[in-house]
Amino acid sequence: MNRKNFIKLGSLGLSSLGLSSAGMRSWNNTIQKPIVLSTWDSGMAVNEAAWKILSANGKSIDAVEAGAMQIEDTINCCVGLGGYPDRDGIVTLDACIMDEHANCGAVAGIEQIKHPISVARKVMEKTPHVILVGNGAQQFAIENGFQKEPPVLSPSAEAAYKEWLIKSEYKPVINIENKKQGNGPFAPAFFEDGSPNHDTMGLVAMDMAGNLSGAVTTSGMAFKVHGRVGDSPIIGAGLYVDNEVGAATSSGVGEEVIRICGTHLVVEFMRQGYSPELACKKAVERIVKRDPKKAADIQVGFLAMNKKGVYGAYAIQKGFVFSVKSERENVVHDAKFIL
Ligand code: SD4
Repeated sequence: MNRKNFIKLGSLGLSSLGLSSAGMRSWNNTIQKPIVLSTWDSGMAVNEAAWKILSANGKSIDAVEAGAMQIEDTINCCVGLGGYPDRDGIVTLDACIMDEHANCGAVAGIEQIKHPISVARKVMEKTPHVILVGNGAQQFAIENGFQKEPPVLSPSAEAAYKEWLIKSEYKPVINIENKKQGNGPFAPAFFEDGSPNHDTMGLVAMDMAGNLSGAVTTSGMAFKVHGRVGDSPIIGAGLYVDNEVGAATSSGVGEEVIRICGTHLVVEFMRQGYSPELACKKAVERIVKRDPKKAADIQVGFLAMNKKGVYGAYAIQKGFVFSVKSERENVVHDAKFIL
């Protein structure tokens, strides 16, 4: 770090470096590992699935895949085939995965496949490519032993779609959690059985060997234009892992995350010496600065961890929460927010 940057960081104070935030307890020269972070409170169950692998000295890449599969299996969840459809009533799924060697794979707009995260992993391991889309992704999945599921909407998704059709308005609303309100791609905040509506699961993990991996899986923004791809399957937007520095994932309006290469930006800020929380904050600020008026109406949240297992998050609006599991913690934290 050069002197100018050192002074810049010094003037931010300890709290801005993350020492007074959620990840503080791990900042005492011991590396907190293994550890897994997931977006939203539904991340608690996701972390549990990942933890089974991490605590048995498994690899972080296996842990993040297992975590993503857990939520893809969950009925009445906006992730996976139970998720909300696009405006034509079709569920299209996006997913990506990345390991400590910057190996990565993704699928976008895949239909009728239960575990897009595992297809993404196959893309990573079995092809020289990074992203497969639509029919090609589905064909690749079937060739690799994945089953084609029937094209039916879950009861919750069908009800929400019918309600949406009445107005057919494509207008993202802030995904303020814990409020039973809203009428847009992120609404309703809850299903009728009380389970939360989080349509994207992003997770990052560090294993006992200190290696980082990440995964994201989503049905994308509800009632989107058919063919729309969000940030979630885009490496550097919805997920980025650099094993020398850290890893980050995002949730919220994907278009705004893509525009700033969001998670890559977060990791680069961490490389410059910023704490995970401050790195996330700086990325959020960039979105807000570009178009403050627009930012006031949308939500984007970033979640990141560095190589010490220090973690942090930041969002545009109140309401972004994330789940953490390590030997010391099994908790949901509220992310800080700008507006
Ligand atoms: C997308 N980023 O498709 C996703 C949506 C999301 O919580 O994160 N929702 O743009």
